[in-house]
Amino acid sequence: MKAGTTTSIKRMIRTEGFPTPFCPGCGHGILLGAILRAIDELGWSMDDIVFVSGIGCGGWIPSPHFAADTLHVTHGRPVAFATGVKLYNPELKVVVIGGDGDIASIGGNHLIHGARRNLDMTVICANNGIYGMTGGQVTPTTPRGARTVTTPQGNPDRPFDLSRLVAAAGASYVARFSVFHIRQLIRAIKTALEHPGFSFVEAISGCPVQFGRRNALDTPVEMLRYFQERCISIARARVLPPEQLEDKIVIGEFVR
Ligand SMILES: Cc1ncc(C[n+]2csc(CCOP(=O)(O)OP(=O)(O)O)c2C)c(N)n1
Ligand SMILES: [Mg+2]
Repeated sequence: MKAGTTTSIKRMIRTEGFPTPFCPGCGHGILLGAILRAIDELGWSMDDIVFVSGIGCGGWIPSPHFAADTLHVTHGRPVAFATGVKLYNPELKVVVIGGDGDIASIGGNHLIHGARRNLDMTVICANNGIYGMTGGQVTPTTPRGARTVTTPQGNPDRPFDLSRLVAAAGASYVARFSVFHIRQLIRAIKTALEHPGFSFVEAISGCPVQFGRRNALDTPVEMLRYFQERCISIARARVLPPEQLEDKIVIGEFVR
């Protein structure tokens, strides 16, 4: 089968993982396809990769969907389990996939120390700015002012700029794209997978059900338009004054 086709990624999917646990319009589904297309385009075998995820909708991207070895572990701990996998068998490609809660909230300490130690693994964060699976609570990446079930008047806190945080902690490859920017996202995932050392891809994803409906972005299309309008490249952001950057999402490769 030709690499990079929908037909060829079907062999990478576990049919018993369907019907999918994702809600209609979930951005994590787009990210799921992007990860498989990246692996397919690299010509890698799923047998050479171990996927590790914690709890949350983001954690469901590899498990139950991927026809591969997957470890579905405790919430916030996938980087720690992934470290163990890599130590046991350094030949394996180890890929952590999880939500912003899993990776950057409860799992934030493992994330920054993994980056600091430049562990040889790829971490992909499905950042939808909310605890999707548990009903829509605020997370460390929820934009300021956004309404969630725990911030009904709008989030008063400044969010983490996750990619810059991980870059500052020492990761040797860091990129952020949204699920709207699908070709760039696939390219970044491919670069991350091939990169020796700690590589991090922040995939801005949409949760129309828990985030969108509370923030006037009820449909999947509105969520994608929101990413289209808000995202600007690192180069463009560099020449904008800080006040014009407040509601923007800067995308691109932060460390290469
Ligand atoms: C130790 C522990 N604390 C809290 C929970 C409850 N819990 C499960 S998933 C989750 C957050 C999910 O959000 P995120 O990781 O962003 O994934 P999403 O569903 O948004 O993709 C929480 C708080 C848990 N399972 N275990
Ligand atoms: Mg989330």
